Amino acid sequence: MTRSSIATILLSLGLAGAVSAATAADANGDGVLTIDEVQAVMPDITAESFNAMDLNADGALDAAEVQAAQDAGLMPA
Ligand SMILES: [Ca+2]
Ligand SMILES: [Ca+2]
Repeated sequence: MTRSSIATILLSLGLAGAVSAATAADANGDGVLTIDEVQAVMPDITAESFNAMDLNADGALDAAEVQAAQDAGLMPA
């Protein structure tokens, strides 16, 4: 793999991030992310880290919780 193709991949990852991994993760479009939806696109996120992001412990991440998680570096923006 060449240096320039790596740069292209990094750039496209950055653009995908701008669209928001969290928005893309919301498979059923209900505006909140369950652990299944999160792990489908971010397999590295464990139940433990999901629970840490689920500030009100309702089993789903709303927009504010996703934003907080991204600000804390727990979830890719
Ligand atoms: Ca959802
Ligand atoms: Ca929640």
